[in-house]
Amino acid sequence: GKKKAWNWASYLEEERTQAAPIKLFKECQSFPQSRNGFKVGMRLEGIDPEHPSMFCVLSVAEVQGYRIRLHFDGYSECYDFWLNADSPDIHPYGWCEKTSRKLHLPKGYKDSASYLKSCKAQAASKTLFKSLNTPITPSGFRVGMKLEAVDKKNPSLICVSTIADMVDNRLLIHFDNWDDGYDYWCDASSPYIRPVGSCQKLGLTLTTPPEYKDSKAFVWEKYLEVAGSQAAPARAFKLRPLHGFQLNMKLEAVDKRNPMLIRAATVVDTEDHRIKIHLDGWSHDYDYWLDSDSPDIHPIGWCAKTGHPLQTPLSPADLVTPVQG
Ligand code: MLY
Repeated sequence: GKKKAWNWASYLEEERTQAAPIKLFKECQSFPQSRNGFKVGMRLEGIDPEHPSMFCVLSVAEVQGYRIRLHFDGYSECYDFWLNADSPDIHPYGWCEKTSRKLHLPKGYKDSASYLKSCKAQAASKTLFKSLNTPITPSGFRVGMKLEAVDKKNPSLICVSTIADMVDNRLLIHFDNWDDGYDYWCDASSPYIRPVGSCQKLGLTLTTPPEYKDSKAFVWEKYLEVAGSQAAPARAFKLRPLHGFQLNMKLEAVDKRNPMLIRAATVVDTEDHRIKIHLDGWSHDYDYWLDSDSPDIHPIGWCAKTGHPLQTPLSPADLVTPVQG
């Protein structure tokens, strides 16, 4: 017989659970206020997700609802990645030059203007970027200031680190004397950063820069003096409140293993600042933790509203008679 198409309302009823309320989502996760104006082929500048300290020439390779797939000009498609159209990680073409940052151009090119000309491409219009419309709040943080930060790739480590760059309200955290592969961007409310001296105060181990064979010999005052740097002032740290996500709440989440897909998902565990996501219809082996402010989770209805396909869980009956979602 003919089956009704999958919809959130009846699914929530079937599963006897609730959608995560819209008020739990950050602006970057909620329903967008504007359309995605990016078009395939437009050039822009953005952060390399694998090397967050680097800005590269990117082109829009695909547009799907409010999301874009970005491609590194001159590199393999295997490095392509997806972002929301309002991502703070992207900037208009020419932004690096204007802000005196190094732009990584495709091999063989010396400046961004001649590259654009040579590929006869269009730069994405400045009006398409959220980053230019973000009000900047003075923060007390400055580039070069030192702090204690969690190494997100080795989350048990709290390490000696430096603010390596600042854009709008975001800080680039760099781990002293490590390569930039561990760097990440965060804001003043991040639970991953703390003022100098926090570990000592809390009785936690501070991971010192690799040249300190004896980490007990590390003293912040001395380190700052030798480095000629300042500690980020404690008042600049504004730890965000705990998120309100609860177990079994439903939402829409980017599939980490196949980021072009957004799936119906469930909160299956929570921590103060993270939630564990289960992709409905899949094995719990694929569950994963996300920061509660990740731009990759959305309220239910986000895909429908923004024109993005939603991967819905298939029931055994659906497998016999597939329905269009
Ligand atoms: N096992 C890893 C740990 C690296 C930690 C780097 N952090 C502190 C920035 C290694 O030794 O490579």
